[in-house]
Amino acid sequence: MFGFFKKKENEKPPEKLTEQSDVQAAPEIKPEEIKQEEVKQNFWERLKGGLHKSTSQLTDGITGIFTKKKLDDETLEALEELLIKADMGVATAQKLTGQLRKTRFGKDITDHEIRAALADEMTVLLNPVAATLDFSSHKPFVLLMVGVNGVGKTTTMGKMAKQLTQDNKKVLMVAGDTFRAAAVSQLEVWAQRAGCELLTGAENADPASLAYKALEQAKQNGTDVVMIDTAGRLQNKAGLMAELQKIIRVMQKVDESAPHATLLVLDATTGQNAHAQVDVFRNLTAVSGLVLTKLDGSARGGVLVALADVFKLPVYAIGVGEGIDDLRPFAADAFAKALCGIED
Ligand SMILES: Nc1nc2c(ncn2[C@@H]2O[C@H](COP(=O)(O)OP(=O)(O)OP(=O)(O)O)[C@@H](O)[C@H]2O)c(=O)[nH]1
Ligand SMILES: [Mg+2]
Repeated sequence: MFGFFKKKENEKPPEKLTEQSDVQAAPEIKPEEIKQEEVKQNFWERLKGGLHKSTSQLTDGITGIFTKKKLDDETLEALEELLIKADMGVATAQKLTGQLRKTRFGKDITDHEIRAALADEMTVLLNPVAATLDFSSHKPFVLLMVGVNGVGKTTTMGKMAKQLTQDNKKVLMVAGDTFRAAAVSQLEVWAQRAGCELLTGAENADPASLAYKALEQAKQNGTDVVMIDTAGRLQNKAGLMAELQKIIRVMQKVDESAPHATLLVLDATTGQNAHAQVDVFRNLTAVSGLVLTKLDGSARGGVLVALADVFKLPVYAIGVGEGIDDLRPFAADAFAKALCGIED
């Protein structure tokens, strides 16, 4: 289980590896002195804050439309337009308004009621994709992070690693983006924060052989989770595909069931462009689920509803900030309510 909300009282310091010179054991770090309840609350406050722009666009729009009391063709059409503007895409917007038409057409309805009904309909679309990763299904569990440049792959990996080490899982992060020195040093920082091991290669080393080495080592060391970061250059699809496929092929020499999850990281602020990224990556490799990051920024949160409806891929986590605790499992109901400005 991905124990995002669990916090252990006594965190184990990371084990130190000394044999391989390129394996860096992180120094002991102190548990943060933040009560978990506060963290949880801050997370939802930040999500609501982040979704504020999407929310107010929707709620103000709905208030503008519902000057009349009855739900008629004209208001439904205006509502559909509003949902499309809020990044939900034509098909999903039509589905949502279609449901409202079925249940409320011609009835007296307030703008709050329409927002509550919309949140309910969105929850129906979102519920099937709200999922958690079961890291205990394999040992070591091999997780591959993919996505275009700058979406938050490395950051997400660092946050997940931290939460797993808090759950007393032994984690090995692999700096599979060997092409940028900065990518390696960024992971070094995250490994320290997370209190986990990190495997790096020489600059421009073959990511596939690094992944191979990581799996062998993980088997020997009793590692629970191996997380492999990858480079996200998309300008050369063929190259990226070849690289990902090679990483997978080579890893399967050690464990033919690996990777056990391939997470596609998407930046929520890119809106509809996220659809194109899902399309591209699904053709490159077997994507098992999504992580949506940057829902705290100028979030175009509606895109998550459309992605859920169109691709039906599990959403394993959402990110609402750059901090280590800013990643949580995706909760359909809470998200839909936040987006529609409905207080719990
Ligand atoms: N506000 C906010 N920023 C985030 C979030 N997730 C990641 N970031 C920031 O986005 C930037 C890019 O994140 P990275 O993790 O480096 O992205 P990446 O996908 O690894 O990028 P490349 O390695 O260049 O492909 C960093 O400045 C992160 O701090 C989030 O949920 N919210
Ligand atoms: Mg990166």
